[in-house]
Amino acid sequence: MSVRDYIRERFFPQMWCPGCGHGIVLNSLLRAVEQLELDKNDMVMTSGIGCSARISGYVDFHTLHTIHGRALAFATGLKLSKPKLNVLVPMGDGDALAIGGNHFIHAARRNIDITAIVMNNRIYGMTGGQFSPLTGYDQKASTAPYATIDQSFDVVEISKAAGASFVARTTAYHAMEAVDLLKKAISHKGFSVVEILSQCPTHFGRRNKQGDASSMLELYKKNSAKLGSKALENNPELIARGVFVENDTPEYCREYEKVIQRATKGKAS
Ligand SMILES: Cc1ncc(C[n+]2csc(CCOP(=O)(O)OP(=O)(O)O)c2C)c(N)n1
Ligand code: SF4
Repeated sequence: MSVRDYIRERFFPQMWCPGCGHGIVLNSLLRAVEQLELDKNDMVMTSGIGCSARISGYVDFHTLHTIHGRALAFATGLKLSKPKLNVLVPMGDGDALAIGGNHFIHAARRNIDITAIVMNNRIYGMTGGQFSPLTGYDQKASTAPYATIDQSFDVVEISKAAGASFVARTTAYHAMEAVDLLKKAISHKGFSVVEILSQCPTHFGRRNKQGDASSMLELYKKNSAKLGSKALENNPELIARGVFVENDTPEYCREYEKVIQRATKGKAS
């Protein structure tokens, strides 16, 4: 299989703006799936609404384009009924942690074997640049022309606190690192979160004077460092990249199967 076998070529060219980071995330994800040699008939992608969520149109897996914020709820039902399938849930920061925040923390708490990919551009891209819970303090948005006063969530910290058993972060600049982290996340048995900082030049970059897509990518390079690196030790203000959590917590579908066994023990099927 090659990467081309995992895409729906009939839907290209894709709809993202020139320079949008979401295309880089799609590229990394396809390479991860290809390198793991996964059968596309065993792959499911559920997504909500947003520029990020449109990713499900381009992959030749089983796909469900659902409701804003509810992709993880659909994915949970799907995974419980077909636990052998590999379930991927790409979400924007709004989709995952504004309207979908409750589903996010509870999917993490249950530790259900789903790979959540948070494509964090710190803005509501699709609807015109409203601020999200990931925009952060003192940033411009269409709904904050005089700058935001809200503090932001840290995706890694909230995922850790909620119980995700695999948590990682990288950026669209580090596309090959993203391939590696996505491979680990997909292979992990439990709720995996990969946050990928993904530039929205149209709504975030332009308003916040970060320049074009390549300048935004340069900022990801300049402002981040690998976990355990000297650069991070010397400058803890940098955005840390790498694997933050990887543990072996009981997985929800396996636990559910045990409940079924206990409930049906001794009963004829
Ligand atoms: C229930 C509901 N509320 C609001 C919307 C409008 N809406 C569509 S996408 C979106 C936010 C998209 O932002 P994000 O999830 O961060 O993804 P991005 O477009 O930035 O990739 C909103 C508010 C909707 N479609 N459905
Ligand atoms: S509005 Fe932003 S997130 Fe949406 S496609 Fe354009 S650059 Fe990407």
